[in-house]
Amino acid sequence: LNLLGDLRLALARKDFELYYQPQHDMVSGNIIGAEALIRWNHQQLGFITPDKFIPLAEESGLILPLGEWVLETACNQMTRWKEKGIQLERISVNISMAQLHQPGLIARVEGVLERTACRPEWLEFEVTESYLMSDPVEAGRLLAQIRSMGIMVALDDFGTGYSSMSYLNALPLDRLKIDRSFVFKLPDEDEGAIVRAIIAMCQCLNIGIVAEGIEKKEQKQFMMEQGCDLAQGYLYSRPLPCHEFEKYFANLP
Ligand code: G
Ligand code: G
Ligand code: MN
Ligand code: NA
Repeated sequence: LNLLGDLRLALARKDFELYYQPQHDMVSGNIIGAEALIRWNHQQLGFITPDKFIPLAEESGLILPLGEWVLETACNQMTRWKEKGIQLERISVNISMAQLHQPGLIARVEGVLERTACRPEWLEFEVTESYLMSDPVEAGRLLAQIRSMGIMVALDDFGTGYSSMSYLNALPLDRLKIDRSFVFKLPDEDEGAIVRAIIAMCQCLNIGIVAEGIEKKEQKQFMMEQGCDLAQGYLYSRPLPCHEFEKYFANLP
């Protein structure tokens, strides 16, 4: 098995698909956004999840063309949804560090927006904590540029890396996604205290909060009581292929 060779081939053949996981407003229950999550439909192995090939794509540099395909596909999808009258505020796309540091990033993103007729305010970039902390000053500069285009910026997997509170304040962030490893243990008292503190801090800094990995009613209840804004997780829905996402959207009360 030569996964890297296969990945190169798959890129040329576009053997990928984006799944979309709904993000719900915790109070109204409405779907506010969707996170785009890539799947590789491998010719022999079937669907492969990103944790098995994103690291390989990052090591090999293939993440740049792959990331651009993801961005363009997500933007295209968003424009189509808007045309269909689907009331989705925005689509969230995971961005790797190498993409963020790619020369000419802003021009590339502008090119994608133009080609897909997607508006910047329909888009959110998710960047993980560990990426940012390797070079917070440069990352902050790049994210500020992204944000000045009108694209929202979310800090993904919060709590799993080594971010310091002072960086959190200095980074230009719209939202913070509390990692599902915290949400998973709720309403355990110790975990609850940490989550409460994270939310209180975000409220002071005027940063929105997204809870990831909500699987149980008690977790949802806890997050809602703490004033968390948005939620994502299997309790609501798994990541869905485009047509199933549309069905889910249409069937919400
Ligand atoms: O559904 P899940 O198995 O999709 O995703 C696993 C991990 O892969 C997540 O941490 C997610 O951030 C990452 N991931 C999913 N899609 C993409 C993508 O398009 N680009 C990048 N860089 N990471 C992604
Ligand atoms: O980018 P990020 O690391 O946040 O990617 C989201 C990942 O979390 C994806 O792999 C997605 O399939 C997964 N996921 C989404 N909701 C849930 C959930 O409720 N429980 C678990 N265990 N995983 C989830
Ligand atoms: Mn994410
Ligand atoms: Na995450």
